[in-house]
Amino acid sequence: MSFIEPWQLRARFARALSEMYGREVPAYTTLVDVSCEVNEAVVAAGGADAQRLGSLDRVTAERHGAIRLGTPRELAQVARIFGAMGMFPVGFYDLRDAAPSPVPVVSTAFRPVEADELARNPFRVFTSLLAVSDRRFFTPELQRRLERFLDRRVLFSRELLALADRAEAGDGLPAAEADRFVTLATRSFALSREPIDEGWYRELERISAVAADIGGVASTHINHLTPRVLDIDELYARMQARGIAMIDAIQGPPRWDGPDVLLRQTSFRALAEPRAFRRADGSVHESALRVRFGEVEARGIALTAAGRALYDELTAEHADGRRWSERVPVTERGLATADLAFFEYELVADRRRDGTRPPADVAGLLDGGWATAHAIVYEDFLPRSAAGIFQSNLTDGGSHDSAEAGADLDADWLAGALGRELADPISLYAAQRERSLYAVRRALSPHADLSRS
Ligand code: OOG
Ligand code: NI
Repeated sequence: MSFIEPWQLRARFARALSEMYGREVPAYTTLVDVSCEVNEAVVAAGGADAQRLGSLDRVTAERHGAIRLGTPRELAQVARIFGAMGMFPVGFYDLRDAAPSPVPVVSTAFRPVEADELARNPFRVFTSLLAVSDRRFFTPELQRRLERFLDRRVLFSRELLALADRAEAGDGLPAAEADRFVTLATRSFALSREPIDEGWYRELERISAVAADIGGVASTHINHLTPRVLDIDELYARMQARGIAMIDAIQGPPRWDGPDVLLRQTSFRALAEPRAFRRADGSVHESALRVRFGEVEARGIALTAAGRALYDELTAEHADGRRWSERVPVTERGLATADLAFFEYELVADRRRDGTRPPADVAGLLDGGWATAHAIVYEDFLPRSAAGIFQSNLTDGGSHDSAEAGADLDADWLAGALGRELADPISLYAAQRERSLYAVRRALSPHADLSRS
């Protein structure tokens, strides 16, 4: 009998989720079709160079999902389910301070961490946890009622969690169990037809639509599934030409003359979906909620801490593409030698030995033809963009009291809630670069002392 490895579980889950979401939100299918058209056009025009940051196959299969949870217990459970698929929590995003309308969540992203795992299947899920203890949003009394409601609900069955644990411990599952695992995992994120308690939902909605979406219903659902495109400006134009209302802006870096960096995202507005509501008198009626939307993204090169600081500075001053070209090197080479972006280095194996000693620095290795640099793609998210994506789809900003003190929820707290280590994105990229540089230097100077500098 065949055995299904974690990356295969991940690929199957991503595919099953995509099929389910396409049935639930048909506009998503349009977005995927247009994304494929754009990717094929970009590759047809640009050839191999257009696939430098990801092959057409990888980019076409690539998605991220977004889910929203209510309690640390739910978060720890989902960590087991994703862990079974080789997806681990990376990064801490605090969206509570986002101006002008804060979102009462802290988030992480579950994703493969190894480059070869990402290459096999790059699925990731942006996962948010409601900050019920944050007094800027919730009074102690409302926190208690929220917790009571959330503690009672069951998002993930015992059977699913047991299969997840078995898969993580055994590095995969036999075929029949794998099928069952993927079915149960996918079903956990379907939009529920169960009637929603209208009074409770509306009470939370006055504070935050996201709080209502998380804490006002007895289930969770996939909020959006995001395809990746190689040219997001082109995609934006094509979607508008089809008459689909897009949000005003593309989030993230502007279009500019240099290589794509970090992440650019945009979305179409949330669609009204029929949902059942139960009134206090017990009667059930149909209404509609706009909580799920279609998002699309373009990924670029990962930035170092220095590059990220520069990005934040340029974002704060709303710099346009022209300004970017003044402040940021417009070539990959320039980004590498200024140490603003992450690259993997590879030995040029057939370089003629001419008696010169290989230099120690990256610029020298590149200039002398000893090594070549390959961009490391940004696999994570951006807090300001994430908040922008949340907000762009909220009809009103809700109400919060910024005079209250915020709850102390940081990366350590989230790691505790997860019951797992929370990886830091920059450290992962840095380790990947260091490993590659070490291998190049080792090959060039087999006898040198290469104690890490
Ligand atoms: C998550 C919003 C953030 C992204 O891609 O930055 C996000 C949500 O709406 O639940 O998905
Ligand atoms: Ni998203």
